[in-house]
Amino acid sequence: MPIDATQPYDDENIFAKILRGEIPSTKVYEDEWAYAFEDINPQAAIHTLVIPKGKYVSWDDFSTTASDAEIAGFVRAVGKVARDKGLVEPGYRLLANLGQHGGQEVPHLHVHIFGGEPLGRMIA
Ligand code: DGP
Repeated sequence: MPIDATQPYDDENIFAKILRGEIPSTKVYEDEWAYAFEDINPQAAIHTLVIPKGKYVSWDDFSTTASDAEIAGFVRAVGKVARDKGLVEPGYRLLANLGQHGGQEVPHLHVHIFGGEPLGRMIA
């Protein structure tokens, strides 16, 4: 069920539990600002999720309330994960679903990285 992206942050959401190490995940990368892991239900040959370490429900929440340092750190981490996976050439796709119409299921901001094969015009 898609979430209401205006809801308050829920410390018991599944990605909060992954960040705290309470639920296992296949870790790809971690730094001060971000944690990256493989999607449990991959929609492409490579499907990795990158989440900020801070408590942000959505892209809207993050882009309006995170500090410049958090935003820069997170954006750089997304780029690094894709680069380290060798995706810059031949290319990849980023996606952040938001709220009901965006089909966001988990109420902790996450950016999907899709790649490893030619992608169709739309993927979600
Ligand atoms: P979204 O629709 O943008 O909220 O996508 C949520 C994604 O999170 C979806 O592609 C599946 C993935 N996901 C959900 N639960 C888990 C989990 O427990 N572990 C991992 N690795 N991925 C999960």
